[in-house]
Amino acid sequence: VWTHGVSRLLDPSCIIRCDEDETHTASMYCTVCATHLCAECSQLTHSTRTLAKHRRVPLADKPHEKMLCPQHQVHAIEFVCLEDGCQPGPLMCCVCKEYGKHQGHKHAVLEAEANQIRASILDMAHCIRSFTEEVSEYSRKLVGIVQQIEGGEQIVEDSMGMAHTEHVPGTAESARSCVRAYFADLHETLCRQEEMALSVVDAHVRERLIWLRQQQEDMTILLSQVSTACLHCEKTLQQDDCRVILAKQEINRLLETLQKQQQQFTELADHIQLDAGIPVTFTKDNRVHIGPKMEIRVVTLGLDGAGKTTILFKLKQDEFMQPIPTIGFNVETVEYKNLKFTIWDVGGKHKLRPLWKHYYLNTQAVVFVIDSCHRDRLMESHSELAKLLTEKELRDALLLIFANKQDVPGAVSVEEMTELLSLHKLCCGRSWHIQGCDARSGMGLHEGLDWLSRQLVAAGVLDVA
Ligand code: G3D
Ligand code: MG
Repeated sequence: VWTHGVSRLLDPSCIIRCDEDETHTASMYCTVCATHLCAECSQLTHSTRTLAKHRRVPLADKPHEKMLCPQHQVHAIEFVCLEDGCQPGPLMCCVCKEYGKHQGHKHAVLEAEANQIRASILDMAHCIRSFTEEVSEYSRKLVGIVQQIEGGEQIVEDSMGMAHTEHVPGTAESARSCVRAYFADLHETLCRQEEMALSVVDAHVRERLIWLRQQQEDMTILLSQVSTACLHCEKTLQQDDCRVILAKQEINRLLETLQKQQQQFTELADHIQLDAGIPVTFTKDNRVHIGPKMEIRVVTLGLDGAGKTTILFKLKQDEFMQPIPTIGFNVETVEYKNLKFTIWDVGGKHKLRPLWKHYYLNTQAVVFVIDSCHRDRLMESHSELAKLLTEKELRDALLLIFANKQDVPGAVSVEEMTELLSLHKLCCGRSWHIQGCDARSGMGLHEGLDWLSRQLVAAGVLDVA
């Protein structure tokens, strides 16, 4: 409606009917008869000698009717007053201008002033047209966006050239599918993790039952041995003196064996708590652990000489041993609080690095050790770390970076290391932590393990304090 209105405003050939015949469209104006005429009717009605002299002009050049002055009825309005005070009634004839209320006022010629106003209306109409086009374009886009979100039926041609409607999914549907796929994947992962966790429990139960049944058998054998000995003693008691004397050695041997078995049994009973409980705990990555210690598999990587083996020895023995360059790997179990870390320390020499990937499977955390006093090898560390982080098997692994050798004067600080290796960018989207340490004194090592513990243990499941 708007655009239509604006077009009419801008269209100079807005239809005017012929005064002689309503069905005709006027194209000219007779300035004498003051009629609108089509070419045909103009010819017909102005064919006499007198009428033929009437001046007829194209409609566009039709002179405007002159309005008469309300005060001086015989005079046409010819001027416009430009004084501020006269704006509510600015029209004037020559009498108003020379002698009347507009005497001495600034003024302009009516036609020129009107043409100026017409020109500015046309300008404005152009602006309105482009504005309405913009609004319409925006509205069309809104409709398109709504359609794209909602999706719907679309006419398509098949291979035979037959048109039929087909449902085209909208972005809303795509987003829903995406969510469904994500949760289906999650569900699948959870099912797999549940299976694994159950198999851990089953294996534990199986081993425990085997052990208990073995114990049951041992006890039955023990009981029968004891009762045989008792029977033998009883029999000897009832025999004559000579036989009792002769049986003395055997009886002594029997009693000795019994005492030994009793002692062994007492020792065993002291060590073993008969408890049917199966305490189950979980890590944040949904692994199940049975018993008071939670086992965690960690792999320690880094360039050669970074201090991996020193860290492992320090954690293990809490004493400094002179490490020798690691060929292959060292593996140690380090118990810390309620956690039992199985730490694989893999050699970091250049030619050993391709072997690292064999240790990734089932690894819950990577400890990456960097020599903080070896500035010129930082970029090499960075590129090895970057490679490591692209490994699929380490996708969910936690990353603990030890900025080692902080005791050496001039060592790169944790903050500088973070900056130099662009760790925020490199480790984006993963649980990571950088810890300054000195493997020789052990400073910082437990803080690192504490961080790992906090990340691994599902909230409230296991007290790691
Ligand atoms: P790697 O297992 O990563 O290859 P190592 O590294 O543990 O074998 O350590 C390499 C060298 O660095 C060893 O020195 C070791 O004593 C030293 N080192 C390890 N950690 C530290 C630390 O925190 N501070 C200092 N000052 N030295 C450390 P050598 O001389 O035996 O090669
Ligand atoms: Mg080593």
